[in-house]
Amino acid sequence: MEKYGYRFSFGPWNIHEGADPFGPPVRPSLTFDEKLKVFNDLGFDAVQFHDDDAVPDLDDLSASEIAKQARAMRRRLEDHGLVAEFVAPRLWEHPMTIDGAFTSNDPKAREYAIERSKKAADIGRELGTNLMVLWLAREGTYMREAKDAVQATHRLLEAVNTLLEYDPQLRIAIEPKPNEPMDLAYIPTIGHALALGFQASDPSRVGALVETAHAVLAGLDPADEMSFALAFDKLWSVHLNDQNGLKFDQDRSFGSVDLRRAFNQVRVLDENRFYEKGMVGLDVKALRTQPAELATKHLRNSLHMFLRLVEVVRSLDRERINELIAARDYEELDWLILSALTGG
Ligand code: 3MF
Ligand code: MG
Repeated sequence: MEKYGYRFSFGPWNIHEGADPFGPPVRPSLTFDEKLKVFNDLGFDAVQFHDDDAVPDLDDLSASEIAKQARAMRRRLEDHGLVAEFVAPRLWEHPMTIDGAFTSNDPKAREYAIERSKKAADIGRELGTNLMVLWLAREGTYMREAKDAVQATHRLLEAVNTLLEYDPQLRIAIEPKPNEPMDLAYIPTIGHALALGFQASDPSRVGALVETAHAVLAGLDPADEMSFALAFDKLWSVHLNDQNGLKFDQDRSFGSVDLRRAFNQVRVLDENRFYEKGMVGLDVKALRTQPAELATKHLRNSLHMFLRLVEVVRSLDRERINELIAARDYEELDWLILSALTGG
């Protein structure tokens, strides 16, 4: 498979049992080793980790036990010819994070969030990656008057600074999302993420991860969100998927809802040589209707869709496009793109 210099990753949570808020699992769990085989079979290069994907039950373990288990995980990756792309602290499941992690009103909860994130940094170091993704899942409110948004912003900045100081090699990519699980999140867009990063104690070590569905949920265009970060060399990873309108976060296969929107994401990534900068991460879920033995096709489809769109992007007649832009004939440009997308 020609990958045009791109490397691809996904997280073990993207092979899942199909539970949703209204119904139980519909597929058996795969073991971690079975999942690693899927990475190999489908041609992926790297694994994205939540801290406890790498070291289960880390809250109950000593620092040395965490390091030992993380090293064992690294060997398992190596056995499969894989590397870790990033580690993300899972700050949304523990009872301490019910009302937020870094922005909780409870100082003990805030302390827990910092300690947990330091452990995630330790795990990343052992796995051989200095990239931490911060999806700030519960940093926001269900009840707007329940927290002070100015103070919350300062608390987020303080948390980022504490982690940068804790590990001088660490790079933090903030993954914004406007809602879900919170009603309203504090860092809903790339603009918010980068503003926070530029205020940090070492701005060179704070960047961003753009997820397609999260941008759509914020009413924004994912390709433009990526471009904004690319303009400042701050796009350190992506979570490609798709999203059908303003509803729950669907994590549909890349390009399956809006092909042109997918094309434009690939276009800005390819035009800005993203293959030299970061990995193409997928954050896609199999439809609940997929039987167990067919529940990895969303990953296959997304990767292949990306590669097909790279081919479309690279096949475009640049000279013709520039002529059309100069002539301000955007309808003809529209037709040129639609023709390319329909094989014409
Ligand atoms: C939620 C997400 C998350 C993050 C992941 C890594 C479960 O909408 O997208 O996936 O991507 O936690 O940061
Ligand atoms: Mg994501």
